Amino acid sequence: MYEGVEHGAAGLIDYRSDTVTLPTPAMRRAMAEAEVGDDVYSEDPTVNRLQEMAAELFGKQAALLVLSGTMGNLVCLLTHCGRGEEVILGDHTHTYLFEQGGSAAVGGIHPRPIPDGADSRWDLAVLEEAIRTDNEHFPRSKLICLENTHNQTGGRIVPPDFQAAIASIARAHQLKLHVDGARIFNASVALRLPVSDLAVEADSLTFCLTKGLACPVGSVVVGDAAFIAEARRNRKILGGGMRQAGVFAAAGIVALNEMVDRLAEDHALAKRLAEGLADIPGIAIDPAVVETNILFFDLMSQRLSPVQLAARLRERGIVVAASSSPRIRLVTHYGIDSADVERTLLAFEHILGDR
Ligand code: TLP
Repeated sequence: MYEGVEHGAAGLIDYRSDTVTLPTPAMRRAMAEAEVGDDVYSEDPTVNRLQEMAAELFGKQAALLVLSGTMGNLVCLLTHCGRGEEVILGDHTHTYLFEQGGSAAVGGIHPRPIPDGADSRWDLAVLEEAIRTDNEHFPRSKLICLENTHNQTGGRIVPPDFQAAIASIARAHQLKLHVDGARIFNASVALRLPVSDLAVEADSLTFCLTKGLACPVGSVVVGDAAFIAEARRNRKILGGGMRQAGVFAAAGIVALNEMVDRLAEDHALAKRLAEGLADIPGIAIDPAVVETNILFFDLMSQRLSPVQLAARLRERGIVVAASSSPRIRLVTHYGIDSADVERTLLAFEHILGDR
């Protein structure tokens, strides 16, 4: 169905992440032909077009192209919070766990983690309690950050009603709300709701072009015009002022036009994978909680460690990331089709059933 689907350089079935997706032939053509200019002068017509498209799609006034999801989140945190101010965020979020504590390291912003539930939701009473009162012992609470879909809970969706409940708490305390929407299109496709419905409560949102949308580079921040103007300054101080960035923004335009609806295929394959894995001895997984393109299973085998399992899969051309933890993540994406998933399930059966 998709012209020239590539399975990675070595023909591997790679479940480590949807970040391993390769640009499509249409993206490569668009990149080669992109009209470009100096984006620090706001003169790159392709970047400008991508930003306008993103702002419109998300129902916001403006948008800003950044180099990565990490940069987008950091730019937003720096824009919302000053030094010594506090951001409240889930204790299993990417921003808290996997961005080197950048907002603290670079911006002097204090993180206040609260427990992420297994379904990615918070206890709203705990959130309310985490908001600081005006007291000279405390940092000032400024921002709440949500992640949608939520990576570490297995691509779980933060539904609009829950987001609205958080936003109303934020507003009651004059806090801002940022959404790390690295995979917001996965949530949108799974819920059959436009991304604007998932962004309506957010003062800022970052989404990634490089995950399921298969672009080589780029994330986009959306927000109101004043916020984006400040965010643009913060992007520059981080070294993210770009010149002829239209060469990769062009891929982003193709992604928004052509790569969103197909995410449903990734979700169906993740579900199929989870259902198949649930039947294999030595694997614990609940397929019912697989909502998008990420799943986690627990390896319960007494005779095979996660690293050994990964090595045995690799011999069969299947790549998974494993550590000493029995919890292993699999991510489906544009580079994996249903034949790959069936082959993967057979490989698991052979390895764990020792056939
Ligand atoms: N996540 C990557 C790894 O860093 C773990 C992955 O393979 O899932 N927010 C979320 C929710 C993310 O999952 C990621 C990347 C980011 C932000 C950061 O995006 P990049 O990698 O573009 O900086």
